[in-house]
Amino acid sequence: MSFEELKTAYTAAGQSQVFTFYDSLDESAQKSLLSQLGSIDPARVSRIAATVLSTSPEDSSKSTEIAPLPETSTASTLTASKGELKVWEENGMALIAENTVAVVLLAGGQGTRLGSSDPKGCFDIGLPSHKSLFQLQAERIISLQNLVEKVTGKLEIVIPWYIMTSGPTRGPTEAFFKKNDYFGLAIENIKFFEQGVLPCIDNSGKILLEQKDKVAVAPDGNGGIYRALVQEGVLKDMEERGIKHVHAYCVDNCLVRIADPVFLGFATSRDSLVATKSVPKRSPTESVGLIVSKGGHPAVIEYSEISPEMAHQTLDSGELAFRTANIVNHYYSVEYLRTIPTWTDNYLPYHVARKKIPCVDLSSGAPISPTKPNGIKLEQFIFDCFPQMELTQFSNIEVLREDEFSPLKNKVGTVGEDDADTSRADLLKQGKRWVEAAGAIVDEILLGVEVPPIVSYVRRRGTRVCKW
Ligand code: UD2
Repeated sequence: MSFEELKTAYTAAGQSQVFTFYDSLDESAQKSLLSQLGSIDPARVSRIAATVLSTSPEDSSKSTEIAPLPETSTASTLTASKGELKVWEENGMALIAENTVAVVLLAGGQGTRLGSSDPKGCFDIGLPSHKSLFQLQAERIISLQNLVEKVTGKLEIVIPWYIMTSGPTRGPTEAFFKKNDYFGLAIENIKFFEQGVLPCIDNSGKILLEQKDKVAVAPDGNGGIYRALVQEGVLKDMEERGIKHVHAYCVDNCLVRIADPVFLGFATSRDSLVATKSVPKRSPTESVGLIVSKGGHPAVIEYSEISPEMAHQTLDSGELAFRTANIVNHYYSVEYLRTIPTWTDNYLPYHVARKKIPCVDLSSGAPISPTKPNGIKLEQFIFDCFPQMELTQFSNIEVLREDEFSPLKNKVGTVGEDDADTSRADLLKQGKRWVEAAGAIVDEILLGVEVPPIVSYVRRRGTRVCKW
């Protein structure tokens, strides 16, 4: 688009401030700004801004139609019989053996709370092996492929790994994988793709300039996955490979069971279009979303948008009334993912993340490095597609926190939980439980044992999903 066309479009959308310094820029800076402006729809940004600025974040949790998920939509590995677990596990393995299962890693987040500029997956939580989160996850994929070959007798099992990055994480992530020779995985079965970005806005909805010739932008949230799966050709690649089942998970959970056969078997046993894993919420203020029924549909209320009343509501038993915690561990049928183009442009809501956003002072042109939140990043959330489901098309399975959830969110020495120390401790304690369950005697002075994923994918009591 020409300068005139862009100026007209941005002015009509109330965003003409982006041209404040245009005349003072040299030709190449002017071209760079116009090129970026041409990739943004100013009217869409103004519409989104008007919507998010007119509603209070807690509105979403004040609806009276919110209730815990009904029993019919949920199950638990803690109460399921060994027989049920075994059937789910065997059925899940069969799906993997037919090469119909893929994994999507959400790795576009910027990990600002961790205080590291590297992508979170590169992080070393201090294990004896000093393996990164990416390496642990890669080795679990290899281990599971080997295990399924061993258990089913099928050969050449491939679980393709699609890694969603964002502008800030793509380069360093791909470089890290290349430097580590893709951790032993075949490069043709790893596909990096990039989610979209959105302009940052100020508290009145005006697009912020990061520099005189550059609009401030940020990744569009992990809900950007849906548009990216289509636009980046991931869904097409999955279809070409005959993929029918997708496991999507959070990069920072060191205990994540990638393509967990039990989860796959459970979700498909109920013909779920979408399924999710949960753990019991640790405390009313834990930073996790709550999986609920809202207006008769599955939904997640994010921790940043839950009302204190709801967060602290308890039953007569003293338990939290809402305690089904989201852990960014989701199953999708490709049958459902095929519907993305019909809703991705106008269904998912945008959420407000108030952040410190470096920008340019429009009156003086001086750079501003804010010491407190001065603007808004607009994000979509991956779980906001859940309300599209009927409760019969959705299922949730509760899992044991000590075995499946230990997120890396905070810098050590700040909050005292969900940091590298707790991640390392939880993984080593799990290894100790495993080796003791296999008959080993571990000296009490040991804090734990690191069991390499290559040695065992998982140790489940009573079934044989491990090889020692
Ligand atoms: C997420 C969940 C929250 C709870 C918590 C538990 C969402 C929206 N919220 O909150 O309900 O389960 O985790 O740990 O899922 N990511 C991207 N692109 C983005 C933003 C994030 O790929 O633009 C990825 C990120 O790399 C990570 C995952 O999404 O793998 C979760 O992101 P986060 O750690 O920033 O989310 P958090 O902890 O606020």
